[in-house]
Amino acid sequence: MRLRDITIRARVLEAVREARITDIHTHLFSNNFPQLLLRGIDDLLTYHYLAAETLRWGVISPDGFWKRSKREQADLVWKTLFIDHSPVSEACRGVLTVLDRFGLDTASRDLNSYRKFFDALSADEHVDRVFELAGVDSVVMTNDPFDETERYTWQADPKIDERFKPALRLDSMLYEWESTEDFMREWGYNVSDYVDIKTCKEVRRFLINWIDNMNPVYIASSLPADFAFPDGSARSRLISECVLPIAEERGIPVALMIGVKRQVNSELKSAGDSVGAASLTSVERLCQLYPHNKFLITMLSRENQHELCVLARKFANLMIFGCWWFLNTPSLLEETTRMRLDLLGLSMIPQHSDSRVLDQLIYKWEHSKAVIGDALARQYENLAATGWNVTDEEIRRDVADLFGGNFSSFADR
Ligand code: FIX
Ligand code: ZN
Repeated sequence: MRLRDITIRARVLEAVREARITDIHTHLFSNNFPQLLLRGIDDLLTYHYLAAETLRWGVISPDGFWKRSKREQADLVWKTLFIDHSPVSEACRGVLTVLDRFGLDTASRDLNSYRKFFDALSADEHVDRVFELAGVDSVVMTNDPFDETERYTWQADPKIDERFKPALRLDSMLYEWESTEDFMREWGYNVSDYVDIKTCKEVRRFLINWIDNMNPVYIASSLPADFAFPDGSARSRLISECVLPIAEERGIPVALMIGVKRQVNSELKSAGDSVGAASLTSVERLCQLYPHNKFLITMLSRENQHELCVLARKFANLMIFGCWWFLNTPSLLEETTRMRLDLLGLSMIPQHSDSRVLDQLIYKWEHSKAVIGDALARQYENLAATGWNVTDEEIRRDVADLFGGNFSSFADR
């Protein structure tokens, strides 16, 4: 079927709206980890994005804010960002999108009525409703083997809800080898301060055990803006001697999230991280030196996006994913997605949600889909203008790849 130009935009927007999603990076947990599953209005309002926005108004010191209970923090965020000022930021609008999609009356501004609604939902019911409203089939979690609460669940060998896929996150090890090696020794791995040959062998054994236990869809780490590889550091040796060989042997991609500056304002705690432009040379080297490894790469700074796209044109083992964190705003998502479509066509993963609170899946995906749909519609309109026959079937095939297929083909999962 050939679509007339006039209908192309509508068809693309519809295909994107209806696309089922594989969300390849979140901080969500299934109900197998009950203490870690964040959900409902108080968790939405105390999201660290909104804590940062609240503290900017100077109505309370960071220390005073963190000393309050979660409910008191939520009250203050609501008053400061939604009542005393209009909630125009992306993170504020997101809360309202969620309330609206659940059928709650945002015009009432009645926080306690929203609390009543969420309190009445059981965790299982809540997960089902959010996945349905967001059009999400599965999400990838962020699983840290050094986190006590998580370890407890993993060791109990649970049957994890299949909609929640594990990812083995190694930040603790790659950022603070000195503190993690003590834990590893306690758990029976014969490792030492200096990452020598014997220690690498033990770290590989640790990774294999966790991969067997968790069955992760990828191994991941965030990395600082000054990440350099190789640079002779413990991190560099752990990556080259342990992570990459095991990932290659098991056919598991390595996800690197580059460009964070942790704790530029430590008083803000979880809201205190920032961004820095990184050098792409390290990613280039990784792709050159390890052609049999698969790299999922996202970069935090806007300045890195163009170079990253160009690099992805050179290496099929590099898959760009998502507009991460401070890039996940409509304005930056639009320019980044349009550039990716121009430079890479459809061979990329345009977005992940990074949701920390279950309900965020609803707004993060709805807002992202609107922007991605619009960017995609322009590309098909331009194709049609050349006389190319743009069919409904092909639009739907391409959209399904962007929202899930590209990840499963690349990760082979
Ligand atoms: O390192 C990460 O995975 C980051 O996404 C988070 O740590 C960050 O706090 C976040 O929630 C960003 O959206
Ligand atoms: Zn994240």
